Amino acid sequence: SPLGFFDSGIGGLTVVRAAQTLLPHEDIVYLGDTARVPYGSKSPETIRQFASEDVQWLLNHQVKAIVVACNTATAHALPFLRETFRTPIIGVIESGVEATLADPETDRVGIIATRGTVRSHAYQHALAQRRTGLIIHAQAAPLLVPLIEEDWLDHPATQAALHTYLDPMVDKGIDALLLACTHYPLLIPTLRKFLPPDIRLVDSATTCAEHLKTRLAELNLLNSSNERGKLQIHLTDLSEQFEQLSRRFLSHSPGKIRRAVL
Ligand code: DGN
Repeated sequence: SPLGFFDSGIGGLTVVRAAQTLLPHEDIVYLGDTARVPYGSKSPETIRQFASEDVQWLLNHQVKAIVVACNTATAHALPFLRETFRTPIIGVIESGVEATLADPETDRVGIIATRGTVRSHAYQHALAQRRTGLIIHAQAAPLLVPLIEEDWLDHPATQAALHTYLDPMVDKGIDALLLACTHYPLLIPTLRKFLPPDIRLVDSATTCAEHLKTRLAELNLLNSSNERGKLQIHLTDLSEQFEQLSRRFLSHSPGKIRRAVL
């Protein structure tokens, strides 16, 4: 049976892309709730309700495990989802935090994310729990998602936004910058040029895919077939724009995208 991934929109496809590289034989069903995107600006209660509906839809598609491929939904809904459903559910936060702290020299961490993720304090709590004395700078960067969707990766407007969001924490000094939003992997080449070279970038998409592989092996859920896994994308709102974005976020053809009714 397939793995289920969900996100508030198409951003979670960066997690799918990373998972396809590490787990090429797994079938994947992806649900993007494009009719109700963004989750980043909604209340915790609403995010939990939407996330449960997304999980229920995936369970109706007989998935063996679920990846919450959205930082905002992980931040607000993961504990609730784990209490409510019995299928293994993996989020993006734990693995991002562990990868950030994998370097014992890291004691100043910057985080950028949506407003919802920053306000939840989920990353800040998880980091502080694992290492005492950490200095954490968390910055909501709500303009980055639309700039990335516009493909304005090297545009002066993006540079201006990065200066406003990042200069204060860079001036104070950070060892690592945690990219705590599904869209940000597309911005990595821009960020590498923008940031001092000694700042390590941690992207929650790749680290989540690595964690997923480990968890599936532990749970004995890895697909033993040698065939290439299939990807099925379902969106709650279908538009030409979402099809184009899906291609960019996946960096290959998304195949036929279907409409999902929750
Ligand atoms: N997928 C969301 C996240 O990782 O927080 C960002 C996209 C959004 O809410 N517009």
